[in-house]
Amino acid sequence: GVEDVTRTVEEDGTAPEVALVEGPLVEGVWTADPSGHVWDGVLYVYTSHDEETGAPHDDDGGHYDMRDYRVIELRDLGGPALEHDAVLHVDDVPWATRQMWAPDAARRGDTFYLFFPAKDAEGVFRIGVATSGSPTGPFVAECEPIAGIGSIDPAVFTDDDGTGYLYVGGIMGGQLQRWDGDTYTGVDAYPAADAPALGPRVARLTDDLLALAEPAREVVVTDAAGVPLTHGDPRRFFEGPWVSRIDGVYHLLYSTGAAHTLVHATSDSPYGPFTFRGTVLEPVAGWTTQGSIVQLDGRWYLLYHDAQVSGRDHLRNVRIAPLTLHADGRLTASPR
Ligand code: FUB
Repeated sequence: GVEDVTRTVEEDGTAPEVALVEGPLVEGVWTADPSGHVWDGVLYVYTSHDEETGAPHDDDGGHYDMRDYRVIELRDLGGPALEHDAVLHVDDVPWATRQMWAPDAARRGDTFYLFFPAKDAEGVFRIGVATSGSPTGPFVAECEPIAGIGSIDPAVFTDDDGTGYLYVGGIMGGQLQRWDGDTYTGVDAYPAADAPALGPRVARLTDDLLALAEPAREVVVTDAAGVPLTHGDPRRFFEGPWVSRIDGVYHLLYSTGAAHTLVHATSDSPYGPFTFRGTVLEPVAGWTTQGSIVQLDGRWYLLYHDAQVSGRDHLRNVRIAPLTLHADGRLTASPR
């Protein structure tokens, strides 16, 4: 609730001291792209499962060659964290062939939904959905990907009125530049450096969360003056959209790609436009940065990953850090 938010901020604006798991949430398995949800007082973190499969490195991220998902369960933020495997494997998704990238989850009653991107037989990134009676799976995938939308990094935001919105997108290897509305063109259509950047896509979901309830639209991120950020601007959207509503304000969290920052922008609507606010997480070890925001016991946290332990971009660990909500609405994480 709103009253809880203020309790996350000390007089001097720093995040309060809390007992959090030190270092990676789990070890012995590479995890990345964390999407956190608190259900029945338990924090569930839906993650990619990084592996060294021998897939060659390329500019489209071919070496991010993940085959299944993991769920990390935290009943106490001080630990221990439980890691659940056998959540969903690419071999059990009829339309998917490879690259199970950043997932998210949602809940409606006793049904839990896993949203995920993967490449189909034509090498096109599509968005799938799978369901389970348990937050930790196993999840059973729908036979076809969600129609009318593609690219990567699905994130489902449920607003206070219960409406679910699906956000997706990632440029370059995430193929967002190849989508024209609901059509995959196969053509890399990047804007000029001084033209408005490509934005993530958003669409309201049907009540059963299995389909779009409306055509997807593009989300615009502007500067403080209301001018859309340009494709050449290092602050522009790259991948990993995530939306949280904090103190009545919609916050869009995303990765800037080559600038290696996790940043946020704010709006009074889940559709935007969003106004760029600043950096939430400075660059971490590894090329990618990705995250999500959760609230637990009145405090806000950032879940993120880095490649500090492995020293290799595609073998990552999920971590948690306290978030500070500043009086001016900016968010900053304090990795420990
Ligand atoms: O983990 C594979 C991809 O790298 C994700 O989908 C992106 O967000 C980036 O973390």
